[in-house]
Amino acid sequence: MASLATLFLRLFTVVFTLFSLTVSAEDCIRRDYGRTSFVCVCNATYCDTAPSVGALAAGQVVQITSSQSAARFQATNLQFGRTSSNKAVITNEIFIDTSITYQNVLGFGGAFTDAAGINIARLSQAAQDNLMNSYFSSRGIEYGVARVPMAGTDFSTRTYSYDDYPGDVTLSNFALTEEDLVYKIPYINWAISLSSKSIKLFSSPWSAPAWMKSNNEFYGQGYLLGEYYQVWADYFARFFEEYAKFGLNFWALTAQNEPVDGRVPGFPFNCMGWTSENQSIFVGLNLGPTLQAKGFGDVKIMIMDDQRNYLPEWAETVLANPDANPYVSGIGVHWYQNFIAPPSVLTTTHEMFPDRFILATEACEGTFPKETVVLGAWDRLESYATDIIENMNNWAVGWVDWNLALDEGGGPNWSENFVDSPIIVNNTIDEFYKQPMFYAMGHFSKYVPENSIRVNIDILNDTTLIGTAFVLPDGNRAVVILNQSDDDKTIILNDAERGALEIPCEARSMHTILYG
Ligand SMILES: *[C@@H]1O[C@H](CO)[C@@H](O)[C@H](O)[C@H]1NC(C)=O
Ligand SMILES: *[C@@H]1O[C@H](CO)[C@@H](O)[C@H](O)[C@H]1NC(C)=O
Ligand SMILES: *[C@@H]1O[C@H](CO)[C@@H](O)[C@H](O)[C@H]1NC(C)=O
Ligand SMILES: *[C@@H]1O[C@H](CO)[C@@H](O)[C@H](O)[C@H]1NC(C)=O
Ligand SMILES: *[C@@H]1O[C@H](CO)[C@@H](O)[C@H](O)[C@H]1NC(C)=O
Ligand SMILES: CC(=O)N[C@H]1CO[C@H](CO)[C@@H](O)[C@@H]1O
Repeated sequence: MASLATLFLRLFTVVFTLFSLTVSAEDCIRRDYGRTSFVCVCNATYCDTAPSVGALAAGQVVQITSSQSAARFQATNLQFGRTSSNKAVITNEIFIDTSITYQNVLGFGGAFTDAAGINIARLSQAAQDNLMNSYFSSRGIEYGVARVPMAGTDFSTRTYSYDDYPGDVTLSNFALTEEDLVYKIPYINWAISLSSKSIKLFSSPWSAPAWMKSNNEFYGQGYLLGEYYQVWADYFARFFEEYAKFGLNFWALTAQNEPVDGRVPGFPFNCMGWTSENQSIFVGLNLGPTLQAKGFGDVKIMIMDDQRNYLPEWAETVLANPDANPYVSGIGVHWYQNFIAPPSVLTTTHEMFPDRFILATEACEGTFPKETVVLGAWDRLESYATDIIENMNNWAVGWVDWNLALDEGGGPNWSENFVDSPIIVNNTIDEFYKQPMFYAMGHFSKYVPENSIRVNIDILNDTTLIGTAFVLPDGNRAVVILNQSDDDKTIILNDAERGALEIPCEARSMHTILYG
């Protein structure tokens, strides 16, 4: 016979469980294109959602799973203390130590490119609503960071800047374009209205107006001419002024997207070349002071915004310049040349400059010579998840994807540099497809919010199992793991304060394990 107190406790537990663990989510409508996994199909009337998880009581666990074979954000309740009696089935052990803390999380997100806006705009209003909610609201993966190109990129339908009037050094003809007014600003404002977060916007230029450059082109090998350093700094301030008229204030900028591209002869799309030395001069003598003087001194300046193999040299050179040093808040990294330098270069850079943050500012799949769009590619979830885990475990504060949405060909893109995206739009039948990569992003962006603190994780005995761990602002802990093995596993998660937890982990799967 249970005592009244026990009954009461049970009732409380049931009620608590019902209301606190998860809200129900709409299932993925799968479509298999014959690749390694499937996509989730959304349209004007239907879209799968992501379960939200509130603060959990000590020892309560929610496992969110996506797998190659079947699951997308599938929520399961687990309990500490129920470990398998059969030790033989245990393949891995994970140790979480929340007393060892590292960086604060800034967030995860994607980019409002011209191509993204053009694709989203091709959908019906109701399908657009589902797409925007998928990325930004609590029904979706709640992106907290967004990159906004300053004028044209390769993912534009033409080359342009905000002042294509040769010699206009006063920027009297500076003006936003249709791309901003129709394809970017309305969607950024829509995202903000859907979000419960304060979305952190940062902007990056690909090229100055051609007339300010040594080669008088938007692409190819070319540099900002010495006489236009100050005009180019003024141009940044004008951009922030114009966006502010639409209520959009920026958290940060990068001084140049991929500054090394423009040093490559014949480089095929929008770029402008810089050495680290020249970037330090521009930031120290022009950009930093100009933003201060024009009321944008709170916009954080990130340097580099290029491949991590240029670290730590790039940061050393810029930060050694005493003019530039006080204006630099962070360092942006891209993933396209990761094979040249291990993720530990981020830790090396962090240790040299512990008061500057590192943000992964761009990545995408399907770059040349790979196949561009692959509908249902599980290996692309794995490459995203692996890179995010490696970046977070080496002091990055967040990870920002490239185009929010592309078409079936991976464009539009004036220079035919087509790539893949977590959301592919099929405007001919008003559908969009959520790729496995979308779920890789969501396993972090929804469940590891800003101001989560990374804590120590040790994973024993397996190179196919990788992960990273956090304590969240609400007190929950979040452990994100990726199983790249082809065998099912049973993992024991050990937390010094909570005990042992048995986690089922099927072959080729990704999990966010949240516990109180
Ligand atoms: C939208 O998707 C839902 C769920 O798959 C389906 O029932 C509905 O028929 C679709 N609508 C259209 C117009 O295709
Ligand atoms: C480690 O792996 C070996 C074989 O690969 C296995 O026998 C052992 O049980 C594993 N130990 C743990 C703690 O996972
Ligand atoms: C760097 O600045 C020097 C001096 O103005 C200039 O000659 C050179 O072309 C610049 N290089 C780059 C890559 O910006
Ligand atoms: C997009 O829709 C068109 C028209 O129904 C169809 O022919 C095409 O196969 C669809 N694309 C994909 C990737 O499903
Ligand atoms: C990882 O996946 C492999 C095969 O896909 C599976 O055998 C193994 O049990 C999984 N490991 C875990 C910890 O789930
Ligand atoms: C496949 C694709 O999107 N191609 C586009 C690339 O960009 C050019 C210029 O905008 C378009 O004309 C193509 O349709």
